[in-house]
Amino acid sequence: MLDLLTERFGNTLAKLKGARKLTDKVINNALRDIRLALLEADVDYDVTKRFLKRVRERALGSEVKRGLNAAETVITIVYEELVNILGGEKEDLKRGAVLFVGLQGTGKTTTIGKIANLLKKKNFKVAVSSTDVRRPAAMLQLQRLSENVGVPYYGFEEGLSAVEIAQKAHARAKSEGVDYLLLDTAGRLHVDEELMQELRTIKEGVSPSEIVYVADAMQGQEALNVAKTFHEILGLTGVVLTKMDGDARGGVALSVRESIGVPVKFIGVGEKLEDIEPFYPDRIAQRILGLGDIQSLVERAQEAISEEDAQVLSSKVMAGDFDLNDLREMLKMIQSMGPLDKLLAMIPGIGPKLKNVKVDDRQFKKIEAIINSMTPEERSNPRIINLSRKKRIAAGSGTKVSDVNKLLKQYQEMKKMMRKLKGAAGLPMPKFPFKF
Ligand SMILES: Nc1nc2c(ncn2[C@@H]2O[C@H](COP(=O)(O)OP(=O)(O)OP(=O)(O)O)[C@@H](O)[C@H]2O)c(=O)[nH]1
Ligand SMILES: [Mg+2]
Repeated sequence: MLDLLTERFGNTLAKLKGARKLTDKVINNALRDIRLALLEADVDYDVTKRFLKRVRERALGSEVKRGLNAAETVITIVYEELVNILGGEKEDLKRGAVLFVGLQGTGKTTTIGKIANLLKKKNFKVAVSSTDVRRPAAMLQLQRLSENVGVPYYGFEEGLSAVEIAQKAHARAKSEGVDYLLLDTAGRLHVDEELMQELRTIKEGVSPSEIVYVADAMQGQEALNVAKTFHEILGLTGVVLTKMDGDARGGVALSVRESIGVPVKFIGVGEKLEDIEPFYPDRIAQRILGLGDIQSLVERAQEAISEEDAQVLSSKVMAGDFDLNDLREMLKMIQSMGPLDKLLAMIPGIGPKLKNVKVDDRQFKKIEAIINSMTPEERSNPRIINLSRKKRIAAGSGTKVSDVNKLLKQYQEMKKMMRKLKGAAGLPMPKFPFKF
């Protein structure tokens, strides 16, 4: 996601590093590179033009700030303008009936499942319903998703029209005190009058708090054109960009707000329920500039790991009695935060370099298997593990003695490092020193 931009911006900024003054030449060269990067990433032409104009005006008018070199000054301006075109502040979904619209197969139903899941985790009362009357399979898909998430699916007798379903669902949501009613609609291959009419009547029938357009990011500029048509007819209040995981360019994400004036509210980054992120313009800008996304990382950690668990673990580390049981716990915590490459990509300086590195989550499983094959005594006192025990552990975990040795060595190194860190004030969580 956005890899291309991150790489190109990285190169541009690296070239700027040597410059001591912000001369016209320096600025022009940088802007030319940025222009190419944006167009290559499929950012809308007019959006690119306006963006560059603003950066140029600000860069020409600015002195290199005290404490900042020329490169940093340009980064600051580019960063602020990126946040601007991405939409400034993050916007939440308004409570009420939220209507999801868009072309066929863009990810409407999947997105409803993901958003229901997010909202439920935040303790909102959520219900879902489908107005896709022509395809029973589509309704079933949403019903299954709602069961996975654990929110009610409002189904009604056969023979109702789309708008009748929407109205009944709306009435039921009101009577049950639901915060968010997520309404699915039928997709079409193309914008057609019948679909638009159906959506218009649903809109009139339930006065939705939001009309969210679901766009497939991989469709590039075409997705934007269709979005414009939907916006003219229905008045969209938000956009969800799906399949950002498959789109390395990200041009649509940068163009939506500026070209249609509707904010992106979420991005879909995979097929699973958890694969969705609220769209934070500042964090996306930071990622594009290779500055990492520490806030998102911290939030993921907070969601996955209870404060208590983290405290118990870090106090053990501080006390120096960190054993293999604790290591296993730590691995579990890290795994529960999601796939490792997605996590690493959020760390400043690592994301852009990660492009060709395949991070293998199976390594975690291997380490866990080795630890699981040990006796409780071995886990709390790894020093007793001699060669015959190693052979038993390797056989039990389907690994080799050399794997067991490697793990024990890494554990010792980790412990050594922690001993060094011991006493360092305010040590939060131990760093994970394994190299894969
Ligand atoms: N990789 C990836 N796949 C996604 C994402 N969102 C949805 N999909 C996949 O896209 C396909 C279509 O998703 P649906 O949710 O059924 O799309 P829809 O818009 O409801 O389709 P219709 O109801 O037929 O119009 C499914 O295979 C999803 O798993 C995403 O963010 N990333
Ligand atoms: Mg669907």
